[in-house]
Amino acid sequence: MKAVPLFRSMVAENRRQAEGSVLVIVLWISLGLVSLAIYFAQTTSLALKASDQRLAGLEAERVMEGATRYLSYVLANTEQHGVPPLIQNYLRDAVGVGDATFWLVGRDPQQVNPNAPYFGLVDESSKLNLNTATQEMLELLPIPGINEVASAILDWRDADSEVRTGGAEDETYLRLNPPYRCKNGNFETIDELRQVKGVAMEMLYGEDANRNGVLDPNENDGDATPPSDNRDGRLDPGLVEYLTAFSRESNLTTNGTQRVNMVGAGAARRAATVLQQKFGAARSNEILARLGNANVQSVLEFFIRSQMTADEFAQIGPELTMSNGSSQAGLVNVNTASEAVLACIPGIGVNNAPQLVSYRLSNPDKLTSVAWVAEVLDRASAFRAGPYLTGYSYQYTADISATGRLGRGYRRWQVVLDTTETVPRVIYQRDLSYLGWALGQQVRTQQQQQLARMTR
Ligand SMILES: [Ca+2]
Ligand SMILES: [Ca+2]
Ligand SMILES: [Ca+2]
Ligand SMILES: [Ca+2]
Repeated sequence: MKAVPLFRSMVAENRRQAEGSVLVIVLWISLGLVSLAIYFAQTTSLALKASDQRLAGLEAERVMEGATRYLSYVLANTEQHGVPPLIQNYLRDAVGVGDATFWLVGRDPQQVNPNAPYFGLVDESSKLNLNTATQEMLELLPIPGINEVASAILDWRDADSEVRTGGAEDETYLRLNPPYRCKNGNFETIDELRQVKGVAMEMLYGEDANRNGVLDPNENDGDATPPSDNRDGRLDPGLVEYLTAFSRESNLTTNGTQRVNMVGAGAARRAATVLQQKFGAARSNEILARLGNANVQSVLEFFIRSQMTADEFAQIGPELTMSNGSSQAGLVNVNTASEAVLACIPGIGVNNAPQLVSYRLSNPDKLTSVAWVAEVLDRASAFRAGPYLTGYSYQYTADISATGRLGRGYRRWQVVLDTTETVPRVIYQRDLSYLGWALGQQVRTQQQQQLARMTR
């Protein structure tokens, strides 16, 4: 029985040892758990961060889809079909949707601050159409080297295989590695110009590497960071800034009826009919007498010769056309085109373009048709310019940037909406996220400050 205490003590000793061991084990496990916990915490937060990014990216994409639908709605409900919505009548700058935000990167028609992005839709009819501009018009673009490529651009799109002076057809392109054929058809996008002989990347995109119309720091630091630039404090843009492949005007009126063609056989009879319908026999006869036998070449010329009032023209103008087809491509909207684009138009040129722009600035209420041009250009110049001009726009680029939660997951889509039909259609869409941040330093700083507040 004496053994019992010993046994007891042995048991107690063992127990103490065991307890000690357990403590060691617990300690070890605890430490291990802590380090494991730290390890897991790190990986989870990395995983969380990654999934945050992914989630934010998805949110940005959702909001861009939403923005596209919203803009379709805006364009379907403009005050006057074919007249661009006023900038103050739609959301375009840091529009919050749940945790996400979107912006529309546009172009400031007044170029107030070339170093900060301007937010809004881009009117495709404010640009020169790559498929209808003549060689002479293209050569007037303020792009170094344009004279050397203009004929190749025309050869690329014309149906024949005859080489213009300085141009290029199959024989040039088939010698390349890999070889390809000359398109001999219309450009579908501006980026297609990269395939045309002599059109280098610098000519196409200029210094504006991220295509936001703004001089970003890397676009004004010479060769320190791409792109190569001349460091002159000004953005020297490329061809993409001035050209479109999308501008097209339907020859149907908003009611779906055919517009009245003022050119060709029977034009005088058609003019008489529509004038009588609108203004009655007496006024119609006055107008017809002024038109006489003139072979009218444009809606603007019709307006000038007829000497009708601007109010009368507002009623009849949208129902007139100068072509037989179902649509007319490439007319330039004189109400929205930049000075550089206007300068390419015959009858306007570099001499008259600044006057048109300054007239627009002081008469914003008149910019719903081409009528006002008659107050700026002399008669002969207006007649020359008329066939290239319109007062309407039907295609718009929505250059949508978006971020998801906490300002993360930046995405950018370029979406082209066509409003020639009742319901606007997306006719082109591409992902521009790879070009990186397009919203300038100010928005970036705002986002960082916001993020710091939320994660504090
Ligand atoms: Ca050709
Ligand atoms: Ca830029
Ligand atoms: Ca640079
Ligand atoms: Ca520059």
